[in-house]
Amino acid sequence: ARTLRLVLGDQLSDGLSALADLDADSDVVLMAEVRDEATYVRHHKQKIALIFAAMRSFARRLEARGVTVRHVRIDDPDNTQSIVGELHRALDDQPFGAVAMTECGEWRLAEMLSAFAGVAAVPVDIRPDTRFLCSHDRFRRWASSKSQLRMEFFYREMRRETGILLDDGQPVGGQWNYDAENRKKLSKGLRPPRRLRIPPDAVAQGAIADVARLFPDHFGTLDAFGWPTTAEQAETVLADFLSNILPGFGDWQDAMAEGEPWMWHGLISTSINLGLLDPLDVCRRAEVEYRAGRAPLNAVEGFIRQILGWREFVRGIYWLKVPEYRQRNFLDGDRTLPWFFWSGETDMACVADTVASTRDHAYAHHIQRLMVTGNLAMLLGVHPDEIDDWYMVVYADAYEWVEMPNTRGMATFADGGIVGSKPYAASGAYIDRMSDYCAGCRYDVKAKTGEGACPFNRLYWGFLERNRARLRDNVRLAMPYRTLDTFGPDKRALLVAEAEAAREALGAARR
Ligand code: FAD
Ligand code: DLZ
Ligand code: SF4
Repeated sequence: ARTLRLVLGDQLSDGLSALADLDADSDVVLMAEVRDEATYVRHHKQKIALIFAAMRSFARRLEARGVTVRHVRIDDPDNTQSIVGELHRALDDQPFGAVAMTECGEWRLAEMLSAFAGVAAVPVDIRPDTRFLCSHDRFRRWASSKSQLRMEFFYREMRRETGILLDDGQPVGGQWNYDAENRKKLSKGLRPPRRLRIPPDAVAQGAIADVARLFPDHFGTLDAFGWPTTAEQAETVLADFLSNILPGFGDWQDAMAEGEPWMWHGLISTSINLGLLDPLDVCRRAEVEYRAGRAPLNAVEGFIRQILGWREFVRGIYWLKVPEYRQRNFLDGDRTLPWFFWSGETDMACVADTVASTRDHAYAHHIQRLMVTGNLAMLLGVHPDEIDDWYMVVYADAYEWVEMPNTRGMATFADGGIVGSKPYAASGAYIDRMSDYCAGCRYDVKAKTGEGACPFNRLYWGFLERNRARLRDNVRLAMPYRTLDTFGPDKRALLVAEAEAAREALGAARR
């Protein structure tokens, strides 16, 4: 039957399941730029520009193959401004015998699309997203055989199944994981290499102008837009990373430096998540760099683990636990997110630098997201809904399936220990060890209490004490709780009061 094929903004892959049996003579591909998707959270301007530009280029790519594309622009006067509205409008305008689509990556929109399938006058075929290595069934099978879901064991199965970094069934080098080698701080005088960014092409310039005009009050700036918006541009960035950056990825994976937003990271999450790069291909090509002796094992294994391990793992967890996962608030966070998360106006040097990169590039690297903003939001006791909203808004690579398990799970322990086995709570000493931020900060990273002390220090012990009943039995926190126990009740009460004073000083108000 003549088929209407929906392609969503993050489904821009030639091999998309929705396009598998496409008949270019009769079928129509529907792509819709809509306000509902652009505003269900107030996404960073660069994120919207990236998605619109990539959709427009992908539509042209299909047209060049002779495919008819119904591409609805954001400023089309007939645009109903919702995906489901555009599906209905397309079906009303022209006769179709069927609708085909690839399952959507977010529960929210997936619910709307399955409701649409229930009422549509023609059959609606919702197909698996084969761009992931691990299917929902495969993940469920793995999860059902485990009492605890741990990324490390999932990752080993993915290595075995794909054969990546294996010799005769055994992990290359004799170990599955070389994380212990990946904790170097940047030595004095060493700076990360220059990065290849992609200046916006004509299509991206058009999208940037539209976003500036239509979403002026959204977070972030557009001036430094440098994200790939086509598969070819994404390939250029990947190739540069593999030849010039990957060798240092491992050593400095956890390092941070003032004014250095990229460090040795891949800058490929936006492209993989949109479908411009294929995750398995990225992993295989990183392996080639190791096999050819051009990149060390700790770098290549660490990089592959992020994609083959973490990325697939969090996606599996999301679909296993949603929608219940969206309500989790294990630590009873009840505070508002301080305004400086948006404005960047804070004397905390590490936070100011992270928010600046977030505003200017819709990017911060993993350790900034985890140990600076995530750690701070958890220590402050911010309500998880406000933390999720911030991470969904500010990063160009944010989609709920990957954002939420990282935020509610890995960074803030609001899921109570599904993604990680303990909260990544840390005092200023961690940030001082892994960065050069503290030297230029108004706060004293060595001081534990008082107005001039590093806020991470002021918050840390009070956080543990406040959450004693919830965290005391976590074996991975046995050490800090033993330390707390030696303090005695009076000192412990003082530490809670100190944390409370810091929460007030930073503007984390009761909701
Ligand atoms: P690299 O450091 O070069 O890593 C290579 C690739 O591995 C990434 O491109 C990404 O595809 C994958 N990857 C690495 N870490 C993770 C992870 N923890 N989970 C899933 N994939 C991973 N990533 C997103 O894609 N979208 C998000 O919305 C997102 N939100 C996050 C929120 C928090 C609180 C934290 C701690 C992490 C979040 N991440 C998210 C994971 C990670 O920080 C980003 O994928 C990474 O910073 C992207 O930059 P890169 O391509 O330079 O990554
Ligand atoms: C995030 C986003 C934005 C900003 N805009 C659109 C859009 O206009 N059209 C579209 O099809 N998708 C958009 N998206 C992505 C969706 O909100 C959603 O995150 C993904 O389709 C989930 O798979
Ligand atoms: Fe961040 Fe504290 Fe260091 Fe300042 S002293 S940069 S607030 S860790």
